[in-house]
Amino acid sequence: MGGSAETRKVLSILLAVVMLAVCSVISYDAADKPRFHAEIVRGNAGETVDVKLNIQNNPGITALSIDVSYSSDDLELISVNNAALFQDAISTGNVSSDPLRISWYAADSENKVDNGTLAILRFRVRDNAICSRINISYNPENVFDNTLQNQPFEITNGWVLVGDKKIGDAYSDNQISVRDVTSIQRQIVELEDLSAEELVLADTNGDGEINIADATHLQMYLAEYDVQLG
Ligand SMILES: [Ca+2]
Ligand SMILES: [Ca+2]
Repeated sequence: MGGSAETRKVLSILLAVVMLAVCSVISYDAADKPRFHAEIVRGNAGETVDVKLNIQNNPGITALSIDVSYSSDDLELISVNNAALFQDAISTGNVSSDPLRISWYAADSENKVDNGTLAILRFRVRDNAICSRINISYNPENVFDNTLQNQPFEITNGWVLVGDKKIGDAYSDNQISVRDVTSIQRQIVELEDLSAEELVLADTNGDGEINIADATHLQMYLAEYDVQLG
């Protein structure tokens, strides 16, 4: 439990200083890097939604394996459809496995440089679902070109947002503002007790944790840096 009010004040000031430092050194030139990109979609309880898993800035690969995980409390994965990006189809194994592994390799061992939709994940939104992140990950050993050189990809996780919820709306007033940054900061120093849904929405950089990086990320978004929430 959290110490005196003075300790908290000092902590808040320290956090502010750290954020300023982080803001001044982070540069966002990641836009043209190879990326596995899952979409952000909206749905309501009982509906089905399609989340596309895309490849961007493909440097040329002959094989990949991508793992997809999500909250089974919120979502039921119904199917994974091959989007025919490559000539050779993806394989997925059992759709109910968690994480779900999506694999592909080029039978002709040629590097493929295509960009677009690799797979379409169809989910049913469960009753009482709260907003849910679709987590993308991969073992670097499992993505390589035809010289067996590993090719690094950035990750953008997907989301299924329920109703009109917005990523970053940690202070639930249906708008994204500096008040949300404050809520995240207060949560970190235990001055606030966000609900389960608010905590999900507070993960503004989409890495599965709530920490100072999320407050910074949201501040950069509000300052119109080229960053995406989630
Ligand atoms: Ca808000
Ligand atoms: Ca985070």
